[in-house]
Amino acid sequence: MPGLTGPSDYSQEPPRHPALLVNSKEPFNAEPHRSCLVSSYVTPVDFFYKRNHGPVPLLDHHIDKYSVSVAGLLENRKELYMKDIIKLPKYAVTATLQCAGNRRTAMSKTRKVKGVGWDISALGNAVWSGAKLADVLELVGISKHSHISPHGGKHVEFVSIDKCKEENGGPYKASIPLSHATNPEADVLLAYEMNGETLNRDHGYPLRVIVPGVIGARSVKWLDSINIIAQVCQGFFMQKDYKMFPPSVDWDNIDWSTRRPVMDFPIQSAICSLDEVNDLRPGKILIKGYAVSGGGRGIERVDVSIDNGKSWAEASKSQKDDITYISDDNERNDKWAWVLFEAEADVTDTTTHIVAKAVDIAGNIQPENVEFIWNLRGILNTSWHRVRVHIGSSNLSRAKYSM
Ligand SMILES: Nc1nc2c(c(=O)[nH]1)N[C@H]1C(S)=C(S)[C@@H](COP(=O)(O)O)O[C@H]1N2
Ligand SMILES: [Mo]
Repeated sequence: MPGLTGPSDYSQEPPRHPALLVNSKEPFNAEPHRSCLVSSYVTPVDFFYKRNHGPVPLLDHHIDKYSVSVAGLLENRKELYMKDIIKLPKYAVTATLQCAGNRRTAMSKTRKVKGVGWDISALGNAVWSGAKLADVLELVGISKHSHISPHGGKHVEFVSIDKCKEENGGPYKASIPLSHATNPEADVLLAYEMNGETLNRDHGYPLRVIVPGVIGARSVKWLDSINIIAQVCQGFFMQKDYKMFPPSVDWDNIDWSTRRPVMDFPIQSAICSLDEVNDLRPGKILIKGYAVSGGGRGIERVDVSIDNGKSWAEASKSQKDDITYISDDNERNDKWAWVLFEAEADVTDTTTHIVAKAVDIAGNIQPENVEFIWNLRGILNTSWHRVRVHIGSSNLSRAKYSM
């Protein structure tokens, strides 16, 4: 809707669950405790990570008045009201949204990086429902599977209502290639529901983009307009952030234009049932975690080790919960979703680190050490996830040693 802007201060933030671990208060950035992620296949909205770059918009007029303008390289611009969007076929897509900064804190330990620190929970798996972007674009004369629009558009830009300091008080924005946007199998949504409920304010009410398999930064919340453009979006988050640089690049020699904006995220996994450092007794433990890969590449397998990677065992993929949000006639499609894994292990005196690494269906594997993938924006830390173990002296082992 033209002229609509979000609040410029933090006096009207929505309520949040007190159990969230807050990494930054203003803008609000928070993640659940890692153990929370493995308690259900679909992450409850309250415990889904929240990543904002400014104050959360507050729509103080009636939802009937809300509209998205579709403009740019088109014959005619079009105002799409909520009723127009709801009229389009409704799809429910189970997709894991992951911030490119997930696991940044661990990357910073190698060598300091800029950006909000995150443990391993800057991701969540939700059922997003809404209209397909490919259907929306058809309403403005852009056909499915097209790479270029009749008026020369090659990218689809999403502009928000919020105000971010990185954009000098302007709105958050991002773009995806037109070929991605017009591909119905890519499942790009204009979502108005999350886990079967109306989207809440933190997650983009009333309407957000969901680009499955791609870093969270491209899934623009609080959508205000869609622009059909010839070049990639020139916004801060496409041009000056979320790019991957080699370790030779530092802040004094960076040339942003040499790199493309990151889109698909790589293969990732982490252990959620154990803390960073654990005091354990010898005996059986359950290792549980998540594995997910970008681009719709499913998970082939997850390997776990209790001897810091010297030997491995294959974890099993745990049963999914019943997803009640999807009706029977809507075929289940989980290629964008994570897999929860579990393995039982016998912890002994020789256990030092418990490790997980995953393989996706394209055979991609996680790198062994974070040092090898260090980059100054601290993004895409997908190194083997290790948790440290101290073996506590149970009565039994103390007896054994004192003999
Ligand atoms: N308008 C807007 N959209 C946004 C952002 C934002 O700050 N403003 N943050 C992005 C980033 S970096 C991520 S990781 C996801 C987070 O989505 P969530 O808060 O629903 O988990 O939203 C993306 N979309
Ligand atoms: Mo993000």
